[in-house]
Amino acid sequence: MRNVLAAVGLMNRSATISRETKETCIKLSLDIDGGGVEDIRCEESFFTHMLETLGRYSGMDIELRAKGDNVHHLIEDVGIVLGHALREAMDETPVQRMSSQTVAMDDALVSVTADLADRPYVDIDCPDNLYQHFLRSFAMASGMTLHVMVLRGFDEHHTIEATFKALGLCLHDALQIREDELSTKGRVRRSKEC
Ligand SMILES: [Mn+2]
Repeated sequence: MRNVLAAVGLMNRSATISRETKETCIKLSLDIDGGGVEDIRCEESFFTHMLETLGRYSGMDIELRAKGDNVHHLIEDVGIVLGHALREAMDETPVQRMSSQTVAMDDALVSVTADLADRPYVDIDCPDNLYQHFLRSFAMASGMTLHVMVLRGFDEHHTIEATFKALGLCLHDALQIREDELSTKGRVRRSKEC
C-alpha cells in the first residue's frame, strides 16, 4: 500500500471501465493504490502474463475480462482501455510524474522512461508489432510520454517481458503522490471536468 490516504478511505485512485464494440468486449477495474493484485482473464496467454507482470511490478490492482474477434483488436483495445483507466484514476492528484528504469532479463536489457503528464508521445523499440501497438495505445490513451529503448537482446520473449517489468517499475515510482505538482507551470493534467 503506497498511499496512506487510500488505506483509510480518504482517497480513491481507481477507475472501472466497460467497453463493448463489434470487435472486443472489455471490462477493467484499475486501482492505483492496490497491492499489485491481478485477476486477468483474456484469451491470449502471453498477453495475460504480460498484464500480470505490469500489475505486479507497478503495484496496481488490475481486474480484467477481455474477449476479441482477433488478437490484434484484443491487444489494441485493452491498451486503450487501460490507458483511459489510468488517466481517470490519476485525475489531478500531484505525482512524481517521471521515472526511468532499466531491466535485464537474461540477454535482454531494456530501458523505459515515462512522464505521466498530458504530453502524449511515444517512441518505442519492440521486436513484436502487436506489443509495440499495445504500448503505443496504452501510452497515448493515458496521455503520457513513453520512450522504450532495447539496449540489447536477441530473445523476443525476454525483450518484451523486460519491457513490461521496466514499465511497471516506472509506473510504481511515477505514481507516488507528491504534495505539490512537479512542474514550473502548475497543472500538468486536466481534470475530468475540463
Ligand atoms: Mn490497430
